[in-house]
Parts: sequence; structure tokens; C-alpha cells
Amino acid sequence: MKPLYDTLLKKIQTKKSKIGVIGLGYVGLPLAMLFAKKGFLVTGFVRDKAKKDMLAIGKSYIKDENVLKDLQIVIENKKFTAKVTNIHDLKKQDIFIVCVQTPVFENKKPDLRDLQEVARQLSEVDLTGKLIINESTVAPYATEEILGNFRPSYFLACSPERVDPGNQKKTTEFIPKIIGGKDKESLQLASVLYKEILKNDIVQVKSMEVAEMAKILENSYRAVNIGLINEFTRLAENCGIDILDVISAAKTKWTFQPHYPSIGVGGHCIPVDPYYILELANKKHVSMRILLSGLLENEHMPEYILGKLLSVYKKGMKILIYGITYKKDVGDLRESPVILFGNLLKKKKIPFSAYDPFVSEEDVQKIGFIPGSLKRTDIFVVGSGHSMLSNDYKKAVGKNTIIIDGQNFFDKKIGKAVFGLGRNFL
Ligand code: SAJ
Repeated sequence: MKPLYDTLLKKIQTKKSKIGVIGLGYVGLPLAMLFAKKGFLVTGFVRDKAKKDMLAIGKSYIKDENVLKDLQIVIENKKFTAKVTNIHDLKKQDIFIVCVQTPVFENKKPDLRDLQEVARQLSEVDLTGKLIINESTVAPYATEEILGNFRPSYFLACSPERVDPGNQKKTTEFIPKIIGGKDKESLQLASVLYKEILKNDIVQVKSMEVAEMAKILENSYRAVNIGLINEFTRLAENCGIDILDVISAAKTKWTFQPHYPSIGVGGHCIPVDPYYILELANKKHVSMRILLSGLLENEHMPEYILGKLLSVYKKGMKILIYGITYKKDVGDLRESPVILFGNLLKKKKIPFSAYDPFVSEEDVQKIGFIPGSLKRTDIFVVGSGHSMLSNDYKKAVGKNTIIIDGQNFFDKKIGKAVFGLGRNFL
């Protein structure tokens, strides 16, 4: 493998290596931009022709200022092309960075279809001397199982994505990069490649499995700690103790990392990735009760908020849900707990409308909700704590409006009363 290694290493060091980024979502697109901005020739592969066409004219479907800016640069310098995935263009690449989604099915089992489809496509490419890097989140051993059986000699590494969507400060280039290799050469090649674009540490680990497990540990840690605070919130509420006072007191200890209660845990990572490790634990007959209870606690939060609403709701009252995305100031609906909450209302045949400054009326309709507007309402539900809410609420909240604050956005009484999580202002 040495000559193949030397050839690819040289190509990387002279920026002659052609990079194919497979999957151009929140992870793949910013990454493709970084490599293209650095002078590498990058081809971004998507399944959807509409996305390819948008990118070709410098328009981005990812609402991220940095990406939009970079897209103009890399189109001008002709370092980036978007393609609908095809074998002909895949064959031209020296390096493949796989950034496809790895969701779960309704039954919470891992859905690896996109990754398996990539493996099928790559099996038609002569991979001799090429490098594959898996950035998609998977359980330990999945990278090897799905991408490790091609012939003949190629290089394989795993470097799970750690993007924080919407975080304009900790963007891709500033996030420490964990890398595990199938062998020493693969690890070295991937490290040299990422060093070309990243401003933060490269964290080399002993194996791809360490990298795979570290990513899921990160997310599981967050899920369980959010679950713990949600559990404390239910008790605090029962005791008439303000949970935010408790958290701000606890966080004076350096060993306590604060997490906050909310209407629920959404996004493509925290509520999803831990199920990948639970699947592996099941196979290995290892019980992981703490992790599972944390996930279930979080999944219960939309119902908990519903209970609050039902305690004040009277037939005929107008309900407006403000914010349906999974996270503040991010226009992403994936696994949004607010959508779960809205569907609970629908199941009870309680009419409501939904408004989100980051979501078009058409997209609100697409998820089966009635688009709302910032007009006086009887019940105002805070679904996502968007910054714009500090102004927007004034148009919808009158002196008799009851607020169900699913994000503890308000810290004083407004309208008739505020029912928050572990705190009320009556
Ligand atoms: N949430 C709470 N309480 C909290 C924190 C979050 O209820 O204390 C809820 C949020 O409302 C949201 C969900 O959890 O619905 C996820 O929140 P998040 O801030 O973790 O948002 P993500 O999914 O964008 O987090 C990403 C994750 N990155 C990857 O998995 C690659 C996560 O691991 C990171 O910790 C996070 O970015 C980050 O802060 O970097």
C-alpha cells in the first residue's frame, strides 16, 4: 500500500486530490465549501436534482449565512460543482467524504439505507489508492461493516460530524475533529486532509470504533442530562421551586454542566443517535437503562406541556403555537418536539394555528398545521424560543392571554399568566 499511500498523500499536500462530498446537508455542504475555498476541486453529490440546480446558481437550501457567502466564492473560483450522484463522476474522485443522514425508523431502529446506497454506488468504482471517510453517525463497527469490504487496497477512516446547526461561532472549521482509521495509513491520510481546512485540533483515536462510539457518547450524554433536568423540573414544579434558580445555583460548581427543560428534544442528533448504540447494546445483551430512560423522559415532554395547556383550555379558545422548529433561531423541523405537541392537540381535536418566523406558511401546511399569524390569541404556546419572540409576542399576547411557555422564554408575568417548565408567573 506504501506507493498508493505516497501518491495520495502527495496529491493531498499539493491540493491535487479531487474530493467528492456525498450528501450536502447541514454537514456536507459547509464541509464541501471549506475544501473548495482552500483550493481543492470538490464535487458535491446529492440525490435531488432540485438541490443540485439551486447550488449550481449559488442558492443554498441550508439557511446559514456562512454557507451562502462561501457558495458564491467557490462557484466563482470554479472549485465546486454540484452533481446528482452518478457513477461516472464518482469515478473521478480520489477521496470520498460520506455525509449522508442516518435517522431511525418509527420503531427507533437505525435506518442505514442512505449509507448502504452509498456503499452500493462505491462498489462500482475502482477504489485502488482512494480514501473513503465516513462522517455519518453510526454505531461502532458500522463503518467497517458497510464501507470496509471493497477490493482492492483503498484507505478508510471514520470522522463523525459534530456540527452544531445554527451556531455561527463554532462552525465546522472550529470543531475539534475526531478521526479513527482502518489502519495507520488511512488515519494519517485523513488527518493530513482535515488539517488543510480545520483551525481546531485533530484528535486521532486508536480505531474507527472509538470514533464512532465517542460521537454517540457525546449525544447520549446530552440526551440523558436533558432527561435528568426534565425529571427534576417535574418535581421542582410540584414543590413550587423555580428550576432555573436551582440550575443557576448548581452551575456555580465546575463539575455541573447546565441543561434546561423544554417542550422536548429534537434535531437529527440528540433524540436519534443514542438509539444506534442501544441497538448495538441489545445485540451484545448489555442493558443501558439510564440511556433509555433519559430518551423516554425527553419524549414525554410534549405530553407534559399538553397537560399544562389542558389545565387552562376551554372549548372555543384560540390557540397559537409560536415556533415549531426543533431549536431556537434554526429553521429545521427534523424530529421537532413541537410538531409532536401539535399532533397531540390534533388527536384531541383541539384547534390551533402555528406560526414560525423561520418556516413558510406552505411548510406549516405541509406538516398538517394551520398557518397562524401574530394576532391576539387566548392561549400562546412557546414552541421554539426564537430571538424574535421578544418582540413578536406583543402582537399576539393581550392582557387575558395565557402563555404556555415550552422553552422558559419568559422570566416575568405577561398576559394573564405564564405557565413555564418548573416555573410559573401568575
Ligand atoms: N435541548 C433541551 N435542553 C437543553 C439543550 C437542548 O431541551 O439543555 C433541546 C433543544 O431544544 C433541541 C434538542 O435538545 O430540541 C437538541 O439541542 P442541541 O443544542 O443539542 O441541538 P443540536 O441537535 O443541533 O445539537 C448539536 C449536536 N451535534 C451533533 O450531534 C453533531 C449536539 O451533539 C451538540 O452538543 C450540539 O450541536 C452543540 O451544542 O454543539
